[in-house]
Amino acid sequence: RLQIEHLLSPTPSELNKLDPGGDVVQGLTQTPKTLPPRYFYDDKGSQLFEQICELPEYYLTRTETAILQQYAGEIAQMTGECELVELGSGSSTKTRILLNAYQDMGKKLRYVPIDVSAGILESSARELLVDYPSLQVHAKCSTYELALARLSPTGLSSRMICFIGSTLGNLTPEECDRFFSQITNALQSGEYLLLGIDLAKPKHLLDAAYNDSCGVTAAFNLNMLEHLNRRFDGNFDISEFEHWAFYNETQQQIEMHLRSKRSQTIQLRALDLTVEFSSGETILTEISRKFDLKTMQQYLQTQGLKPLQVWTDKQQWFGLLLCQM
Ligand code: AVJ
Repeated sequence: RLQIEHLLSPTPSELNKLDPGGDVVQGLTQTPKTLPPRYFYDDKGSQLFEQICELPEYYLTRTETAILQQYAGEIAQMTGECELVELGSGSSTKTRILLNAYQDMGKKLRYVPIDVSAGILESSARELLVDYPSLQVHAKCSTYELALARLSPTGLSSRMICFIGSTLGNLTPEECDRFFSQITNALQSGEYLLLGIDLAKPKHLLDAAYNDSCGVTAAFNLNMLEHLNRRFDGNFDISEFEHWAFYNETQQQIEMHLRSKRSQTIQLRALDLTVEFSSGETILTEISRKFDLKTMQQYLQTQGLKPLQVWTDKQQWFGLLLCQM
């Protein structure tokens, strides 16, 4: 019942095309410096993210969980039997709410979790198999792009791609357009997308959510450098960098950086890369955009996805949209 595909362990002939670390070289040689958020999620980073989800300041997970608990039955009613494909599945904790709803309706359960972190992907798949005796799991350790391009035919009556947790907020508007064209290429007409998005709200709430008092978000941010050290034989000293995150109200996005405490030179030997930092220079590691429900519905229409239903919480802090292609 369990199948795990490793699309990030390419054969030598695939290596060329994939260009591992090419995005790191590109990000660190441009001004201002950036790094792709997916490098947060090595096994340690995925654990730190799980801790973030429990923080009192980080309202996102709690709020989306409550919405799912309230409406999962309705979602399952609307889609009927379908294969669940999840982008960035992590611990699959929230997905269990959906699996329960489909199970309660007596529907066949098939789950395709996709995540770049092999550790959390495997351990959560194994736990799911124990708790859902009739569940089939076809896990893919992969980036979204690769996995979406390689989805095999479902065999079930329909398919729903789940992109919850507001990971969409990490994408720039240009990346969003490209992402949705990958989604609509992967879906057949009549199939579904379940999208979870964080909504715009007062700055003090957002600043607090990304600057928690326990320093877990800071550790999560800094861990990206340790991940790069291990993966690309680097020598970042994380005590020489600091976490810096704030809500940019004009852009409606959190901007999360790592700031160099002094001028320094680092190397990533596997990439043949030397990088100079001036004192105070930053690397943008993540944007986390905050959306407006109306605008998002209109945008999805332009991308070829029909919004069927929108759910939110009392405070309108988080939105869940079911769309159909
Ligand atoms: C997983 C992308 C939704 O943007 O809130 C949490 C990641 N970064 N704290 C977010 C994150 C800092 C998170 N997403």
